[in-house]
Amino acid sequence: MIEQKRELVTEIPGPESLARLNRKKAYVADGVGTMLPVFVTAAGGGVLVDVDGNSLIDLGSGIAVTTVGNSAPAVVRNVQAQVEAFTHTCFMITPYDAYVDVCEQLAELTPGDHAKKTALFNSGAEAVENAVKIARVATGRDAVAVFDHAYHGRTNLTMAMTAKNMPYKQGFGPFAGEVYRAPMSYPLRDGLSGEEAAARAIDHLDKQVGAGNLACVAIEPILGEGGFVVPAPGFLPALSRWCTDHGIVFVADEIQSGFCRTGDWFACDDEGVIPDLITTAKGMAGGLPLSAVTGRADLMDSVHAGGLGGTYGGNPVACAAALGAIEEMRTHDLTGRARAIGAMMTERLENLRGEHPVIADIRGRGAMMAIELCAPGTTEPDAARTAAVSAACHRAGVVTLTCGTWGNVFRFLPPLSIGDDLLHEAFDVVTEAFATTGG
Ligand code: PLZ
Repeated sequence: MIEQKRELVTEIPGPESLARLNRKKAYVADGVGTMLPVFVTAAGGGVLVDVDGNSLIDLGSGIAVTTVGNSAPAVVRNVQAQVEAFTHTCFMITPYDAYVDVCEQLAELTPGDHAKKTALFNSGAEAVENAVKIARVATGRDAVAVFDHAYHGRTNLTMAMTAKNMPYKQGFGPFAGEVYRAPMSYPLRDGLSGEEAAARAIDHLDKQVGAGNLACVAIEPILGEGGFVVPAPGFLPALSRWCTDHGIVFVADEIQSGFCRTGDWFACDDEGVIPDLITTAKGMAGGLPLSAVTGRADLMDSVHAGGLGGTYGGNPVACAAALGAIEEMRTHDLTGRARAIGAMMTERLENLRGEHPVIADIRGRGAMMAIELCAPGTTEPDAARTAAVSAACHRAGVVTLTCGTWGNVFRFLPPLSIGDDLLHEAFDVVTEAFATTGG
């Protein structure tokens, strides 16, 4: 494991990174952005090391992916063994155990003890697309309901499902049809109880789409890119009940919130919500590309043979990585670790809010926490301050991410392998960044 410290030996980004940034500008399409252009050479625990020899503290986990830490031992061991054995056969041609093992783990770990089956894919967006395909075949219906502030991906169907225009959709239409957006529960902004917000969303869908036309309702149980909004208690259970009552497939998109991140195996566990289908990716495979749709066996099996698949879906190396990551989660009680990290972050953020009224909301669960910045005493988004604080953190060697429809949410997604001291040091930097950016 690399040394667990924050150490800056150059400015951030340093000269070696800046030289490489010029190469990136020459050869990589401008549409592929980079938030913090430090070129990484090694990472592990809670630290990223760059080409200039700087050590940065990681509060982003590559967008909630390296939950078990970068290059976690069981992931490295499994991947090394698998690449030596074989790298690819295509599961649709000749199968192998690791794929089936991952599906078995998903049946066991995802919410509910009913019979479940899984199909594996590469990216989160691909999993969401396939969940919609399955729901459509199973119900014989077309319409898909999604929510305000939702993020489901960048492919054509998932762009239609994603709410935010810039940067995800601008100029990329026309988008897939039969996607309808309902109001989300957003406690800071709507003041509604979960039941009230659910009634509002249900009425909207019932009147504007018709329950009988809906194949599925797809929702992130805690919003990801849309701002880490946690719906008011009761919202998800009410929505899920309505879906059950009307034969609508309830799809939980747990691509960001899943696999120990929130202090449970899945965010749905918190209120005992049992989705019909659940999409997972990111944290599941410790950094290798793997995604899944898991759900009721009867729904999953409604698709004809050959209807689901893809050349690389459930690649053996990615599956081996997932089995290693899940092993790390089990042996190191990473749900418990996420809760402990969540408690530490919440305390630090509460202290910060006492000093900075620009912090309008602290929310999230476990190691998926965020603060929303607004003009004091209002809900007027303050994206400029959010960007300024984030830039100050970056200069001081802490990798922080922002999100939210208005770009005014600071999100904290440390790897669960980060130590307490390093986490506190990162929040010292965040605290300092608030102090030096005014307000
Ligand atoms: N569903 C809930 O969070 C991916 C995207 C970042 P892919 N979120 C990070 C970016 O700017 O592209 C995500 C998610 C939820 C679906 C996805 C899509 O997952 O693996 O990026 O396709």
